[in-house]
Amino acid sequence: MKFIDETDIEIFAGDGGDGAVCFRREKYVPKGGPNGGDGSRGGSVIVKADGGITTLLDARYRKHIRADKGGNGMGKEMNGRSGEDVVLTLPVGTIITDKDTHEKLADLTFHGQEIVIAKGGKGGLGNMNFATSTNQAPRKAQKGGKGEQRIVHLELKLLADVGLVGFPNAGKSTLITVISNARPKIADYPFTTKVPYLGVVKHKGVSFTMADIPGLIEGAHVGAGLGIRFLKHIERTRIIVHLIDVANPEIKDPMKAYSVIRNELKSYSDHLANLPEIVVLTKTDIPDINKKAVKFEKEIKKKAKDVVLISAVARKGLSELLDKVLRHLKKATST
Ligand SMILES: Nc1nc2c(ncn2[C@@H]2O[C@H](COP(=O)(O)OP(=O)(O)O)[C@@H](O)[C@H]2O)c(=O)[nH]1
Ligand SMILES: [Mg+2]
Repeated sequence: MKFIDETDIEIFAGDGGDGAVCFRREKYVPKGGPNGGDGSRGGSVIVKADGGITTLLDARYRKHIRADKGGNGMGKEMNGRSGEDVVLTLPVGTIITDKDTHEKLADLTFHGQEIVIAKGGKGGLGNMNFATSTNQAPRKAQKGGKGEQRIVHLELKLLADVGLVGFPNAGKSTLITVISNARPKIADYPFTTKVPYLGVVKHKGVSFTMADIPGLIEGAHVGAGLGIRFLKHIERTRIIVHLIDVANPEIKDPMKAYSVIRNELKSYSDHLANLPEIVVLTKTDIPDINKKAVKFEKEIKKKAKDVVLISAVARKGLSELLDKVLRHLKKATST
């Protein structure tokens, strides 16, 4: 899957149709009254959120979007036909701003949400509207209004309740695969997951979303590895789940590993650093890691309130983890 999270599109709403100047023509009526119909509104450009898409890839291919012009009014009091709207379907989490004024036009936060981002022009009135007692044969009609046009900047910041962070190989993708419908690539080499994934988790009758972003490494905030450009996809989460692989022989000091990731979060934003965090020690099915895990658990509990040991492969500790997540989500909604 190709992952695109920013793009620009030029959008043109349709102009309104012009009002008509026409007069009744009947055989025995020498001077027919005005009967020019109204022009109709031009089509608008509308964005619509779809929870089924998680990338701006489709939008990337559309450089311009143009809605129809409204129809002109005609004689016999006939109004023009309205210009058709154009609907651009985008992932939930897309923020749309005017590229020139930086005005925020829309923030798509739920499936099915629709917002007009360029309004079609109004239809002009036909001369049938302008007859008065002193002017029975007005030659006046209105032009249709201009449709709005602008360049919009689309930026996707995934909207998830829970964000997974941790070093490459910590077991993030395996966890999200076991507990949600997301299917990121998994392998025992770093940066297998190159793009963020979003999954829906169902636990005890509650559904929430979880984002798996590519692993962070030391110095990510200055560009190491894949950098921190994906952190924006967990910026809007309500909880951070921080995975640490205690089984990994390369991680001699899990406390240091923990601090490195915390520093990366902090250098991205205080907001990220201040989100509630659940620390998860992974891969506890691997033999002989118990001593290391127990020692680390003791130490980390001095720093983090919530610590859970899991094995995604052996399906252990998952329910306990999800219970904790639900508790935090409840807290986050009630405040
Ligand atoms: N034994 C064991 N291996 C695991 C577990 N979770 C993940 N792994 C392995 O660890 C490696 C890295 O996992 P992955 O989910 O891709 O890590 P990510 O880079 O954090 O997404 C893969 O080879 C997984 O099969 C676990 O619970 N137990
Ligand atoms: Mg991964």
